[in-house]
Formats: sequence, structure tokens, C-alpha cells
Amino acid sequence: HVLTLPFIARADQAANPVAVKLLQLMASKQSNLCVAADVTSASQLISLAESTGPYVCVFKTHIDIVEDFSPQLIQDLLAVAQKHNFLLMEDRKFSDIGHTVSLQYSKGIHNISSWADLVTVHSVPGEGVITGLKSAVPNLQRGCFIVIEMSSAGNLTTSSYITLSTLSKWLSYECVVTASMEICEKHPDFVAGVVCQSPNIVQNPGLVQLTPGVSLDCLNDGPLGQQYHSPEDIIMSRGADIAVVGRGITQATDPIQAAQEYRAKLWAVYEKRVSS
Ligand code: 5FU
Repeated sequence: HVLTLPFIARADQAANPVAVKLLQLMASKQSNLCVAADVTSASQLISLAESTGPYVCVFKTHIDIVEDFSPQLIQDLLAVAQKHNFLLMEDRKFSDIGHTVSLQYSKGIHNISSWADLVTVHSVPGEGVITGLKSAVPNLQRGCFIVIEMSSAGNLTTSSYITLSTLSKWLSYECVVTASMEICEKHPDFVAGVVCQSPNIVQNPGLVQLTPGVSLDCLNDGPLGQQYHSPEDIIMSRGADIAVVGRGITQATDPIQAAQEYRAKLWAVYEKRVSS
């Protein structure tokens, strides 16, 4: 079963080159932690990458929230990524027609395709969103994660209430998951994994499950809608391979110590999972 297979064995089954590198890196670095670097200045972004870099497999950015963005920031980020051996993911959640996303990916001041190993993409527009992104990086070693389920309260991708009265909702949810997974299977060269909240969506051991909404201290962030789960829940019950932690680290009194703690706890649950 995919959940009990070690990352290193799954690396051999991944078709996307970034997924291969990622699974190997997770195994060698013993980290299934992705930090969500939701900070708004270049200096904060670099200092977070420097301080948490040794403990993460992926450093996830929202580059469009950086107020003093410059191409130099990207050079600095790439240098830190190389120094501490982690991959860069831009959580852009592309969600437009293929032609538009190809431009959003490779043009504009952020020029995402030139530096982000991985990007996120919604499956809602259909397969064209993937072919559009792929067309922008014919020779680059890049990959994407398809967002199938979100962590936010009231999201439209939940299957939690499977009763007769909500059968139609459940059936349409099943269609979204199935159609999204079909897109994954059609583009194994570019799709590295999926973003979701439930186990059993990922059946292919070569795909990586990334799951946000992880905190040791909070259950939610109030009216903003984020919903949190423990490392145990996210890795064992929800099937995450990589857990995304944002404010649990960025807003901790000591972010280095928090990154060390999340990494140790998340890795321990992964080890328990593969030995079960
Ligand atoms: F696809 C998703 C999702 O379903 N939920 C999320 O929270 C992505 N995210 C991202 O994970 C979100 O954009 C933040 O960057 C991060 C979670 O941050 P937090 O501070 O741990 O709540």
C-alpha cells in the first residue's frame, strides 16, 4: 500500500523528475516538513529560508505578497535553497485557460518558471491548465501539484457528509477527484503530486501528497477559515506525505526551534506509518 511504502522506494516509481528528486531528498534529509513562507518582505523571506532551511524538504512561497520584490531576491533564494538542500514551491494555484497560465508562469516580474521547482494548480479549468503550464517549460525540470481538496472551512471539495440527502453533492465530489486524478495520470511527466486532505486519493506511489492545515497549538484561525490538525492526524489519518506548516513556525517565538519540533514530530509519525 502506498501509505506504508518508504519514500525512497516511491522515488523509483515517480515519473516526474522533480518528484524523484523530492522523494530522494525527503529520505536523505529525513524531513517531510514544508514551511509556508507567508511573509511580506524580501529580508523576512531570506531569513526564514536560512533559519528553517536545514529542516525542510520544501520551502513554499506566495511570491506576490512580497512588497519589495526584486530579481535579486530570487538569486538569494536559489542560493539558500542550494545551500540547505530544499526545493522551492510557488503556491500560485494557477486556475485559468492554458494560454493565460503559460504567460502567468513564465512572464511578468516574478518569472515563476525560471526558479520554482514546483507550482500548485487548480484542476477546475480542466486539462488545458496543465498543457498550458507544460508548454512554458519544454526543457526545464519542473513539476506541479494539483489542488484537489482545500483545508478551509466551507470549501466546496469536501466529502465529509455522505448521507442520502447529500448524495448528489458526494457524487459530484467523486467526479472532481476522479477527473483530477485522470489529469494526473495523463501528465506523469509534469505532475509531481496532489494537494488534498483525505487518504486514498493518491493510489500511485510515484505521486506525492501535500497537505496544509497543520498546527501543534491551534484548531483554526477564526473567521479566516483555516482548519488545523495534528501531525499524527495529518500523516496517519489523512495520508499526507508532506505537511505544510505556516504560522505554526513563522509566528512562533523561536521559529528555528519550532521548525525542529515540527520536523521531528512529523518524521516520527511517518516512520510509524511505514513500519505499521
Ligand atoms: F491548498 C491549500 C490549502 O488547501 N490550504 C492552505 O492553507 C494551501 N494552503 C496554504 O498553506 C496557504 O496558502 C498557506 O500558505 C499555507 C497554510 O498556512 P498556515 O499559516 O499554516 O495556516
